[in-house]
Amino acid sequence: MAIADAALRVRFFDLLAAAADPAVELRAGLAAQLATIPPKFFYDALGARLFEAICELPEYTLPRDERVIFDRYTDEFARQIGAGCTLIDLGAGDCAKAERLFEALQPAQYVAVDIAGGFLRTQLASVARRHPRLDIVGVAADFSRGLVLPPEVSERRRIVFYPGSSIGNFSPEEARVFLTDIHAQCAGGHLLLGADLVKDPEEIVAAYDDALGVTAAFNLNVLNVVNRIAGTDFASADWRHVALFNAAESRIEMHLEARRALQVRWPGGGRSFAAGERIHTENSYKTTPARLSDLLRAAGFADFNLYTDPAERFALALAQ
Ligand code: AVJ
Repeated sequence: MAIADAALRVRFFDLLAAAADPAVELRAGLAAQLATIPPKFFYDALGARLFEAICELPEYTLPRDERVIFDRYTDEFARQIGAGCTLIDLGAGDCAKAERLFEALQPAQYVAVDIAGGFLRTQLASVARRHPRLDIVGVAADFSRGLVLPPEVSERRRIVFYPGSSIGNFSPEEARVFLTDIHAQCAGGHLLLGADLVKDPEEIVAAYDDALGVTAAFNLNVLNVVNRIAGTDFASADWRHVALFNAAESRIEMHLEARRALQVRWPGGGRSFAAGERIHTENSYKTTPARLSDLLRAAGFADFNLYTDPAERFALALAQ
């Protein structure tokens, strides 16, 4: 459904209503022997703001590590990409990272895609005020099972912009499938991808279990989201935030652990949790330049360069 935001000329499409029923998806994940909640459910209005707060934490260095690379190479990216592209921002959030590219990139169209539709609409209203001549398209969508774009998105010289290392929420095989589809959708264009690199496990764990407890709040908030969407009766006080580094899989895992034996009910079902039993809420894979190169090649990107910060903490790939 297109909602004309005439005053600001932002064309906004809500593709979430047409998607699979999230209540069914959530209840199935909770009923599984190893209970799961997919990480896309973190991002309600509060979750989106808690994630912004995470990005300010001293322990969560990803945004600053990535920023060092953008500061150094944005002009180089712009030279390779050229002016007048269709900039497709996956998981746009507050749109700040894309906006910082506008001056160098001079895109013809900016397409912001995010699962947090209400938050995105608000952010795009301010983007439109700051960039009155830019063609802006907003898309509220869950692209975790593939990206679908409305026909209003130009097919001309697409740049798929996927920064921040959200690619790490996919398993390596899921990432290959996802990027293969992205490669097809930006034929002749580019992918600009961010990926966090593996480093000292203690440092990684601290980034996902900060001293202020902001990440714990972000993780626990998902229970409130699930209560609203799936009609469950979780009490966040009964759960504890757990972050652990799984070295064999090269990923940080976030879980919620039951503080005591308890029951969770939802319309038509429910389950019990033993004390100490966990719900797996997120994987964030940490990669290496070699594995990232393999992934890009496997997805069909024959031509790419990797850019890292001097300490090799984070990598950006510009791929064709
Ligand atoms: C938004 C997926 C990149 O995995 O680092 C931050 C989300 N989770 N702290 C990440 C997150 C806990 C973040 N991504």
